[in-house]
Amino acid sequence: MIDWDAARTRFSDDGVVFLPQVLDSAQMAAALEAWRWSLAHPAIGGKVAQANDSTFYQDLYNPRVLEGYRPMLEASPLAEICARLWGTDSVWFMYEQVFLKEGGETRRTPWHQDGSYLPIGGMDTAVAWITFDPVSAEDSLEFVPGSHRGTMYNGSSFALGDDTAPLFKDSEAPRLPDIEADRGAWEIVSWPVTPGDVVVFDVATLHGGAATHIGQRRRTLTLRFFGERAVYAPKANRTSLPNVPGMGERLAPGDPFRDARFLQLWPKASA
Ligand SMILES: O=C(O)CCC(=O)C(=O)O
Repeated sequence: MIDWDAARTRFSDDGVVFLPQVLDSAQMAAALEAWRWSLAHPAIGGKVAQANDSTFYQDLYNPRVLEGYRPMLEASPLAEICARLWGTDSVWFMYEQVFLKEGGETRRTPWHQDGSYLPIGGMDTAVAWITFDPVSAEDSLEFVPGSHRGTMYNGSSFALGDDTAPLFKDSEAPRLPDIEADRGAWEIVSWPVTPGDVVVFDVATLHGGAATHIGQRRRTLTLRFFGERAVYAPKANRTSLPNVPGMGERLAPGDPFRDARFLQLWPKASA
């Protein structure tokens, strides 16, 4: 049983919370179907640069995502979980991301904040990290607790050999710190994750890690949500979401982050 008051406090204070066994086997099967739909219908998908011939594939921002995801999202407890963590009543689905790592020693996912890449700020954002293959704490996604209340850094370009290389050249956002070079100076948390567990984090929380090794495969789905207190916050080169173009023509910085194209999942529509 999850103590939701404690989980809400943890999410608010740390910007990340581990929720054991909140998805049952049917919900995990539906999530895996959605993950497979993404692999069969790539949007902007591609391989992240690797030092060897292992695979680190990702895809995201599919404008047709609801064709493959809608029933799963509507049946999933994740929207209600977001509402509980935020302590608010409304939850919208923002976009999906799939990862596949296999075929040898894959590179770590460089430390970054999802918010650097997104025109969103304020409160009530959530990334639900779901893995279909168990991972140990050492090979899990890692987080710097409390970092969601600190600096919003430039994005990582995921350049090989330079994890902190800035993605946005015209941005005034500072370069990411080299956390890997000085891990002892940072508080870092991670959890062993088995299928059914979900790690939920704020889009501003620094996270990275989750390599895979020879003989391992990791299939991961991240689902991103926002709520009432999220605001439009354009970043350099990112005035809209690729799957919802033109937001910057309607919204001014600080406006509520809204667009009719986002599916509202909570409160549940009455039948
Ligand atoms: O699963 C991974 O390796 C990376 C996940 C991640 O960075 C994200 O979902 O934002």
